[in-house]
Amino acid sequence: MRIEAAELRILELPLKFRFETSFGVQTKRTILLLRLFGEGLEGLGEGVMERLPLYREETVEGARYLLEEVFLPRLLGQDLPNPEALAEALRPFRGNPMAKAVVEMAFYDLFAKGLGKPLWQVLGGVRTRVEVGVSLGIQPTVEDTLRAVEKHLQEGYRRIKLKIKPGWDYEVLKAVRQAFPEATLTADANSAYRMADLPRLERLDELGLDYIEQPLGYDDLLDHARLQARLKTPICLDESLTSAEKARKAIELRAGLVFNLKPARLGGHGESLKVHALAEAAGIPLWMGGMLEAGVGRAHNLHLATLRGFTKPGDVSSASRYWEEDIVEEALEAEEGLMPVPEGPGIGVTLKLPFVERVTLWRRYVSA
Ligand code: OSB
Ligand code: MG
Repeated sequence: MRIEAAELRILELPLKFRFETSFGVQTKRTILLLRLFGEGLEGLGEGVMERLPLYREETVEGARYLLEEVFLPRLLGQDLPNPEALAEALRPFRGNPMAKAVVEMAFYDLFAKGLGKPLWQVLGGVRTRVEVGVSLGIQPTVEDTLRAVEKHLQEGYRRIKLKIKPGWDYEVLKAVRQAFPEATLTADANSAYRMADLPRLERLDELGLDYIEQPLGYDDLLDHARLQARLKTPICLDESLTSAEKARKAIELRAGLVFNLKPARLGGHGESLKVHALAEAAGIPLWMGGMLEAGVGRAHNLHLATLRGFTKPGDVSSASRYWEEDIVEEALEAEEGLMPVPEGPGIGVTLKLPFVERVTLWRRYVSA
Protein backbone atom coordinates (compact mmCIF):
# COMPACT_ATOMS: atom_id res chain seq x y z
CA MET A 1 0.00 0.00 0.00
CA ARG A 2 1.45 3.31 -1.11
CA ILE A 3 0.57 6.36 1.01
CA GLU A 4 0.10 9.07 -1.60
CA ALA A 5 -0.94 12.00 0.54
CA ALA A 6 -1.99 12.99 4.02
CA GLU A 7 -4.10 15.62 5.68
CA LEU A 8 -3.39 16.67 9.22
CA ARG A 9 -5.85 18.73 11.27
CA ILE A 10 -6.17 20.06 14.77
CA LEU A 11 -9.77 20.08 15.97
CA GLU A 12 -11.36 21.40 19.12
CA LEU A 13 -14.38 19.57 20.48
CA PRO A 14 -16.24 20.67 23.63
CA LEU A 15 -16.99 17.90 26.15
CA LYS A 16 -20.53 17.60 27.52
CA PHE A 17 -19.16 17.28 31.04
CA ARG A 18 -16.36 18.67 33.15
CA PHE A 19 -13.85 15.84 33.54
CA GLU A 20 -11.76 16.21 36.69
CA THR A 21 -8.88 13.87 37.51
CA SER A 22 -5.96 14.05 39.92
CA PHE A 23 -3.96 15.79 37.15
CA GLY A 24 -6.45 18.47 36.13
CA VAL A 25 -9.78 19.42 34.61
CA GLN A 26 -10.80 18.88 30.99
CA THR A 27 -13.76 20.65 29.39
CA LYS A 28 -12.83 20.13 25.75
CA ARG A 29 -10.49 18.03 23.64
CA THR A 30 -7.88 19.26 21.22
CA ILE A 31 -7.65 16.51 18.64
CA LEU A 32 -4.98 15.77 16.08
CA LEU A 33 -6.77 14.10 13.18
CA LEU A 34 -4.92 12.37 10.35
CA ARG A 35 -6.28 11.23 7.01
CA LEU A 36 -3.99 9.05 4.89
CA PHE A 37 -4.77 8.61 1.20
CA GLY A 38 -3.68 5.68 -0.97
CA GLU A 39 -5.07 3.52 -3.77
CA GLY A 40 -8.32 5.53 -3.76
CA LEU A 41 -8.87 4.74 -0.08
CA GLU A 42 -8.67 6.77 3.11
CA GLY A 43 -7.27 5.72 6.49
CA LEU A 44 -8.04 7.63 9.69
CA GLY A 45 -6.11 8.17 12.88
CA GLU A 46 -6.78 10.27 15.99
CA GLY A 47 -4.23 11.54 18.49
CA VAL A 48 -4.84 11.21 22.22
CA MET A 49 -2.14 13.56 23.50
CA GLU A 50 -3.37 16.70 25.24
CA ARG A 51 -2.18 20.28 24.82
CA LEU A 52 -0.23 20.01 28.06
CA PRO A 53 1.88 17.04 29.24
CA LEU A 54 -0.28 16.20 32.28
CA TYR A 55 -0.95 12.51 31.59
CA ARG A 56 2.22 11.47 29.69
CA GLU A 57 4.90 13.73 28.22
CA GLU A 58 3.55 14.08 24.69
CA THR A 59 1.65 17.17 23.55
CA VAL A 60 -0.52 18.08 20.56
CA GLU A 61 2.05 20.60 19.32
CA GLY A 62 4.95 18.16 19.67
CA ALA A 63 3.09 15.45 17.82
CA ARG A 64 1.94 17.87 15.12
CA TYR A 65 5.55 18.83 14.51
CA LEU A 66 6.78 15.24 14.36
CA LEU A 67 3.99 14.11 12.05
CA GLU A 68 4.13 17.09 9.71
CA GLU A 69 7.90 17.60 9.53
CA VAL A 70 9.36 14.18 10.22
CA PHE A 71 7.11 11.11 10.07
CA LEU A 72 4.85 11.94 7.12
CA PRO A 73 7.67 13.15 4.81
CA ARG A 74 9.49 9.88 5.57
CA LEU A 75 6.44 7.71 4.83
CA LEU A 76 4.76 9.46 1.91
CA GLY A 77 5.36 7.99 -1.51
CA GLN A 78 6.66 4.76 -0.01
CA ASP A 79 5.12 1.43 -0.86
CA LEU A 80 4.66 -0.18 2.54
CA PRO A 81 3.69 -3.85 2.33
CA ASN A 82 2.14 -3.93 5.81
CA PRO A 83 1.84 -1.96 9.08
CA GLU A 84 5.00 -3.63 10.46
CA ALA A 85 6.98 -1.96 7.66
CA LEU A 86 5.61 1.41 8.72
CA ALA A 87 6.55 0.80 12.36
CA GLU A 88 10.02 -0.23 11.17
CA ALA A 89 10.41 3.01 9.21
CA LEU A 90 9.68 5.02 12.39
CA ARG A 91 11.84 2.89 14.69
CA PRO A 92 14.94 5.16 14.54
CA PHE A 93 12.92 7.85 16.30
CA ARG A 94 12.84 7.24 19.99
CA GLY A 95 9.79 7.39 22.20
CA ASN A 96 6.81 9.51 21.15
CA PRO A 97 4.47 6.51 20.96
CA MET A 98 1.33 8.66 20.81
CA ALA A 99 2.59 10.59 17.79
CA LYS A 100 3.65 7.35 16.09
CA ALA A 101 0.28 5.76 16.91
CA VAL A 102 -1.60 8.45 14.97
CA VAL A 103 0.00 7.40 11.69
CA GLU A 104 0.39 3.71 12.54
CA MET A 105 -3.30 3.34 13.35
CA ALA A 106 -4.39 5.38 10.32
CA PHE A 107 -2.27 3.04 8.21
CA TYR A 108 -3.86 -0.04 9.81
CA ASP A 109 -7.23 1.39 8.77
CA LEU A 110 -5.99 2.00 5.23
CA PHE A 111 -4.36 -1.44 5.08
CA ALA A 112 -7.54 -3.23 6.25
CA LYS A 113 -9.57 -1.26 3.71
CA GLY A 114 -7.11 -2.40 1.04
CA LEU A 115 -7.86 -5.98 2.07
CA GLY A 116 -11.60 -5.20 2.11
CA LYS A 117 -11.82 -6.46 5.69
CA PRO A 118 -12.96 -4.96 8.97
CA LEU A 119 -9.99 -4.03 11.14
CA TRP A 120 -11.01 -6.41 13.95
CA GLN A 121 -10.56 -9.35 11.59
CA VAL A 122 -7.14 -8.14 10.47
CA LEU A 123 -6.10 -7.77 14.13
CA GLY A 124 -7.37 -11.25 15.04
CA GLY A 125 -10.45 -10.33 17.08
CA VAL A 126 -12.92 -12.95 18.26
CA ARG A 127 -16.11 -10.95 18.96
CA THR A 128 -18.26 -8.24 17.43
CA ARG A 129 -19.41 -6.52 20.63
CA VAL A 130 -17.37 -5.16 23.50
CA GLU A 131 -18.28 -4.94 27.18
CA VAL A 132 -18.16 -1.38 28.43
CA GLY A 133 -17.71 0.43 31.72
CA VAL A 134 -17.56 4.10 32.51
CA SER A 135 -14.87 6.38 33.94
CA LEU A 136 -16.38 9.05 36.21
CA GLY A 137 -14.38 12.16 37.03
CA ILE A 138 -14.03 13.65 40.51
CA GLN A 139 -17.43 15.15 41.42
CA PRO A 140 -18.11 18.16 43.66
CA THR A 141 -19.63 16.00 46.43
CA VAL A 142 -20.17 12.38 47.50
CA GLU A 143 -23.91 12.84 46.80
CA ASP A 144 -23.16 13.92 43.21
CA THR A 145 -20.97 10.84 42.86
CA LEU A 146 -23.73 8.51 44.10
CA ARG A 147 -26.18 10.07 41.63
CA ALA A 148 -23.71 9.70 38.74
CA VAL A 149 -22.96 6.07 39.64
CA GLU A 150 -26.66 5.21 39.84
CA LYS A 151 -27.37 6.87 36.47
CA HIS A 152 -24.60 4.99 34.68
CA LEU A 153 -25.47 1.64 36.27
CA GLN A 154 -29.05 2.19 35.09
CA GLU A 155 -27.73 2.88 31.60
CA GLY A 156 -26.17 -0.58 31.68
CA TYR A 157 -22.46 0.17 32.17
CA ARG A 158 -20.83 -2.95 33.56
CA ARG A 159 -18.10 -1.36 35.62
CA ILE A 160 -17.82 1.96 37.41
CA LYS A 161 -14.39 3.55 37.67
CA LEU A 162 -14.01 6.52 39.96
CA LYS A 163 -11.15 8.97 39.68
CA ILE A 164 -9.43 9.38 43.05
CA LYS A 165 -6.66 11.48 44.63
CA PRO A 166 -5.35 11.87 48.18
CA GLY A 167 -8.27 13.24 50.21
CA TRP A 168 -10.86 12.05 47.67
CA ASP A 169 -10.59 8.29 47.95
CA TYR A 170 -11.65 6.08 50.84
CA GLU A 171 -14.77 8.03 51.88
CA VAL A 172 -16.27 8.39 48.41
CA LEU A 173 -15.46 4.80 47.45
CA LYS A 174 -16.89 3.52 50.73
CA ALA A 175 -20.12 5.45 50.16
CA VAL A 176 -20.45 4.04 46.64
CA ARG A 177 -19.65 0.54 47.84
CA GLN A 178 -22.32 0.77 50.58
CA ALA A 179 -24.95 2.08 48.17
CA PHE A 180 -24.10 -0.42 45.41
CA PRO A 181 -22.72 -3.55 47.09
CA GLU A 182 -22.86 -5.62 43.89
CA ALA A 183 -21.34 -3.10 41.46
CA THR A 184 -18.01 -3.81 39.80
CA LEU A 185 -16.08 -0.86 41.15
CA THR A 186 -12.55 0.38 40.41
CA ALA A 187 -10.48 3.48 41.21
CA ASP A 188 -8.03 5.40 39.01
CA ALA A 189 -5.44 7.64 40.73
CA ASN A 190 -3.54 8.81 37.64
CA SER A 191 -0.27 8.71 39.60
CA ALA A 192 -1.44 10.86 42.52
CA TYR A 193 0.15 8.81 45.33
CA ARG A 194 3.65 8.08 46.67
CA MET A 195 4.87 5.02 48.55
CA ALA A 196 4.59 7.17 51.67
CA ASP A 197 0.80 7.00 51.15
CA LEU A 198 0.84 3.25 51.82
CA PRO A 199 -1.44 3.41 54.90
CA ARG A 200 -4.03 5.36 52.88
CA LEU A 201 -3.85 2.90 49.98
CA GLU A 202 -4.05 -0.12 52.32
CA ARG A 203 -7.44 1.13 53.54
CA LEU A 204 -8.84 0.70 50.02
CA ASP A 205 -8.25 -3.06 50.29
CA GLU A 206 -11.47 -3.57 52.25
CA LEU A 207 -13.70 -2.08 49.52
CA GLY A 208 -13.75 -5.04 47.14
CA LEU A 209 -12.38 -3.00 44.23
CA ASP A 210 -11.74 -4.96 41.05
CA TYR A 211 -8.43 -3.08 40.77
CA ILE A 212 -6.69 0.21 41.61
CA GLU A 213 -5.38 1.93 38.48
CA GLN A 214 -1.95 3.60 38.35
CA PRO A 215 -1.62 4.74 41.96
CA LEU A 216 2.09 5.68 41.73
CA GLY A 217 4.49 7.51 39.38
CA TYR A 218 3.52 7.86 35.72
CA ASP A 219 6.65 6.04 34.54
CA ASP A 220 7.17 3.76 37.52
CA LEU A 221 7.25 -0.03 37.72
CA LEU A 222 9.39 -0.80 40.76
CA ASP A 223 7.34 1.02 43.40
CA HIS A 224 4.16 -0.42 41.92
CA ALA A 225 5.67 -3.89 42.38
CA ARG A 226 6.50 -3.07 46.01
CA LEU A 227 3.00 -1.72 46.55
CA GLN A 228 1.36 -4.72 44.87
CA ALA A 229 3.19 -7.00 47.32
CA ARG A 230 1.43 -5.12 50.15
CA LEU A 231 -2.09 -5.01 48.68
CA LYS A 232 -4.72 -7.69 48.12
CA THR A 233 -6.43 -5.56 45.47
CA PRO A 234 -4.80 -5.97 42.05
CA ILE A 235 -2.98 -2.94 40.71
CA CYS A 236 -3.82 -2.07 37.11
CA LEU A 237 -1.12 -0.24 35.15
CA ASP A 238 -2.04 2.54 32.72
CA GLU A 239 0.45 5.45 32.35
CA SER A 240 3.56 3.28 32.89
CA LEU A 241 2.82 0.92 29.98
CA THR A 242 4.23 2.67 26.92
CA SER A 243 5.70 -0.30 25.05
CA ALA A 244 5.83 -4.08 24.96
CA GLU A 245 9.26 -3.82 26.63
CA LYS A 246 7.72 -1.96 29.57
CA ALA A 247 4.95 -4.56 29.71
CA ARG A 248 7.49 -7.39 29.79
CA LYS A 249 9.28 -5.76 32.71
CA ALA A 250 5.99 -5.04 34.51
CA ILE A 251 5.08 -8.71 34.22
CA GLU A 252 8.47 -9.86 35.46
CA LEU A 253 8.35 -7.46 38.42
CA ARG A 254 4.66 -8.17 39.13
CA ALA A 255 4.16 -4.40 39.09
CA GLY A 256 0.51 -4.88 38.15
CA LEU A 257 -1.83 -7.85 37.85
CA VAL A 258 -4.18 -6.15 35.36
CA PHE A 259 -3.32 -3.98 32.33
CA ASN A 260 -5.22 -1.04 30.89
CA LEU A 261 -4.30 -1.26 27.20
CA LYS A 262 -4.54 1.93 25.16
CA PRO A 263 -3.17 1.42 21.66
CA ALA A 264 -2.40 5.12 21.27
CA ARG A 265 -0.24 5.11 24.43
CA LEU A 266 1.71 2.09 23.11
CA GLY A 267 2.50 3.41 19.64
CA GLY A 268 -0.35 1.71 17.82
CA HIS A 269 -2.00 -1.61 17.06
CA GLY A 270 1.21 -3.53 16.28
CA GLU A 271 2.76 -2.85 19.69
CA SER A 272 -0.64 -3.55 21.28
CA LEU A 273 -0.70 -7.02 19.71
CA LYS A 274 2.69 -7.70 21.32
CA VAL A 275 1.42 -6.59 24.74
CA HIS A 276 -1.70 -8.67 24.22
CA ALA A 277 0.41 -11.77 23.58
CA LEU A 278 2.66 -11.14 26.60
CA ALA A 279 -0.33 -10.52 28.88
CA GLU A 280 -2.12 -13.60 27.68
CA ALA A 281 0.95 -15.79 28.28
CA ALA A 282 1.31 -14.32 31.79
CA GLY A 283 -2.39 -14.61 32.69
CA ILE A 284 -2.84 -10.85 32.96
CA PRO A 285 -6.38 -9.68 32.14
CA LEU A 286 -6.65 -6.72 29.78
CA TRP A 287 -9.25 -4.05 29.27
CA MET A 288 -9.48 -1.31 26.68
CA GLY A 289 -8.68 2.10 28.09
CA GLY A 290 -9.95 5.43 26.82
CA MET A 291 -8.60 8.96 26.39
CA LEU A 292 -11.93 10.70 25.76
CA GLU A 293 -11.56 9.83 22.09
CA ALA A 294 -13.91 11.07 19.41
CA GLY A 295 -15.34 8.63 16.85
CA VAL A 296 -12.11 7.78 15.03
CA GLY A 297 -10.07 6.85 18.11
CA ARG A 298 -13.06 5.13 19.71
CA ALA A 299 -13.63 2.99 16.59
CA HIS A 300 -9.95 1.92 16.59
CA ASN A 301 -10.21 1.00 20.28
CA LEU A 302 -13.37 -1.02 19.71
CA HIS A 303 -11.79 -3.09 16.94
CA LEU A 304 -8.75 -3.91 19.07
CA ALA A 305 -10.92 -4.72 22.10
CA THR A 306 -12.40 -7.68 20.20
CA LEU A 307 -9.23 -9.68 20.88
CA ARG A 308 -9.49 -12.62 23.26
CA GLY A 309 -7.41 -11.12 26.08
CA PHE A 310 -9.79 -8.20 26.72
CA THR A 311 -11.80 -9.87 29.48
CA LYS A 312 -12.80 -6.84 31.55
CA PRO A 313 -15.16 -3.98 30.57
CA GLY A 314 -13.39 -1.13 28.79
CA ASP A 315 -13.54 2.69 28.86
CA VAL A 316 -15.27 2.80 25.49
CA SER A 317 -18.56 4.32 26.53
CA SER A 318 -21.18 5.76 24.18
CA ALA A 319 -20.13 8.73 22.05
CA SER A 320 -23.27 10.61 23.14
CA ARG A 321 -21.89 10.72 26.69
CA TYR A 322 -19.03 12.90 25.53
CA TRP A 323 -20.24 14.97 22.57
CA GLU A 324 -23.26 16.86 21.34
CA GLU A 325 -22.04 15.90 17.90
CA ASP A 326 -19.31 13.40 16.97
CA ILE A 327 -16.85 13.71 14.08
CA VAL A 328 -18.07 10.48 12.44
CA GLU A 329 -21.37 9.61 10.75
CA GLU A 330 -21.92 6.36 12.63
CA ALA A 331 -23.43 6.44 16.13
CA LEU A 332 -21.14 4.56 18.50
CA GLU A 333 -23.64 3.72 21.22
CA ALA A 334 -23.63 0.95 23.80
CA GLU A 335 -26.73 -1.05 24.58
CA GLU A 336 -27.08 -2.87 27.87
CA GLY A 337 -23.38 -2.43 28.45
CA LEU A 338 -22.33 -3.82 25.10
CA MET A 339 -20.87 -1.74 22.30
CA PRO A 340 -21.21 -3.10 18.75
CA VAL A 341 -18.02 -2.88 16.70
CA PRO A 342 -18.59 -0.71 13.59
CA GLU A 343 -19.09 -2.80 10.46
CA GLY A 344 -17.53 -2.39 7.04
CA PRO A 345 -13.91 -2.34 5.88
CA GLY A 346 -11.24 -0.82 8.13
CA ILE A 347 -12.49 0.93 11.27
CA GLY A 348 -15.96 1.17 9.72
CA VAL A 349 -16.57 4.85 10.42
CA THR A 350 -16.56 7.80 8.03
CA LEU A 351 -15.78 11.41 8.79
CA LYS A 352 -18.63 13.88 8.98
CA LEU A 353 -16.64 16.37 6.92
CA PRO A 354 -18.81 19.50 7.15
CA PHE A 355 -18.83 19.17 10.94
CA VAL A 356 -15.09 18.41 11.05
CA GLU A 357 -14.57 21.55 8.97
CA ARG A 358 -16.49 23.64 11.51
CA VAL A 359 -14.39 22.44 14.45
CA THR A 360 -11.03 22.62 12.65
CA LEU A 361 -8.51 25.08 14.10
CA TRP A 362 -5.61 24.21 11.76
CA ARG A 363 -5.16 22.11 8.65
CA ARG A 364 -2.23 21.04 6.46
CA TYR A 365 -2.14 18.90 3.35
CA VAL A 366 1.07 16.92 2.83
CA SER A 367 1.87 15.13 -0.42
CA ALA A 368 4.74 12.96 -1.57
O1 OSB B 1 -6.39 7.52 33.06
O2 OSB B 1 -7.70 6.33 31.93
C1 OSB B 1 -7.23 7.43 32.19
C2 OSB B 1 -9.07 10.15 30.22
C3 OSB B 1 -8.01 10.94 29.83
C4 OSB B 1 -6.75 10.62 30.25
C5 OSB B 1 -6.53 9.49 31.04
C6 OSB B 1 -7.58 8.67 31.41
C7 OSB B 1 -8.88 9.03 31.03
C8 OSB B 1 -10.08 8.31 31.44
C9 OSB B 1 -11.31 8.48 30.60
O3 OSB B 1 -10.15 7.65 32.44
C10 OSB B 1 -11.67 7.28 29.80
C11 OSB B 1 -12.68 7.61 28.74
O4 OSB B 1 -13.86 7.71 29.06
O5 OSB B 1 -12.28 7.78 27.56
MG1 MG C 1 -6.06 5.58 33.82
